[in-house]
Amino acid sequence: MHRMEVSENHPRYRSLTIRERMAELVRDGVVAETGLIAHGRGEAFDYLLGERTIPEAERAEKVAAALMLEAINPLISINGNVAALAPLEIIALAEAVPALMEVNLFHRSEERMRKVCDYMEGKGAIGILGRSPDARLEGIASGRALCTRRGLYSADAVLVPLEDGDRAEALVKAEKIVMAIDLNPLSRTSRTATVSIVDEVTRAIPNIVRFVGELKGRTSVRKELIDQFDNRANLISVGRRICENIRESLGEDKG
Ligand code: PTJ
Repeated sequence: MHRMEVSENHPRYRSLTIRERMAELVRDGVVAETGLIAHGRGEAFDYLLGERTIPEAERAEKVAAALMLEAINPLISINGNVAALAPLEIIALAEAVPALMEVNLFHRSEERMRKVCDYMEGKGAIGILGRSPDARLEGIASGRALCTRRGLYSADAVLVPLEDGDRAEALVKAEKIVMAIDLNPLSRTSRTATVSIVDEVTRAIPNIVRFVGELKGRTSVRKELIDQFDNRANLISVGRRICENIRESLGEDKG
């Protein structure tokens, strides 16, 4: 397959090389074909955020770190896009908390499950769950309900980067704390989650790792952060910021 030549000086060098890598991983069967479409939607929202971590996202990332540290069985859910974009970041977070990692796919097949698990293990992940499901999540009809009893089924707090709305809802209904990373603040996942992190996954995860380090051994600070956080208010503030960014980019006065 022809590889595109992109100069490092190109203003969108990073974005273009990530796209190339995602396309390669579609060919390898790690990323779903529609994963590219999801990625494009994410890029569009990231553009509106200014391709940076906004203060609302940072606040949510800190609360997510606190919740993961407070949890009894914290877990990170991994799909094809997340494995492709942030494998090392995910492994670092799983080690820092510590938390379990489980592969859960929207476009599920035995072959893809194996490929995504193998891919993560090739990047150094140890103890990845998902290959041998032995439990089902209530409220989802398809194979997406399959999970492991030790992992997702028993988890009390789940970090779901790029999750689909049905599963996010099912996880909340199962009384789990759901921390979503989704660049779209309007998605059903963002509107359903306990904590909605509107940030790009490769920026969000290292931030959470940093906050985990800061919050270790500081139980009362963690509890205060969690108590004071209002997810709906934070999401409304994200929406306001996007509108402001658009107005500013187009040179309109704020007033
Ligand atoms: O690997 P699979 O089979 O589990 O499939 C994964 C995808 C992502 C294809 C599947 O979960 C899916 O279709 O997801 P959705 O419903 O399109 O939702 C993906 C959400 O993630 C969208 O709201 C995007 O805006 C958002 N998103 C895309 N890229 C990123 C992102 N959020 C954060 N960081 C990104 N890099």
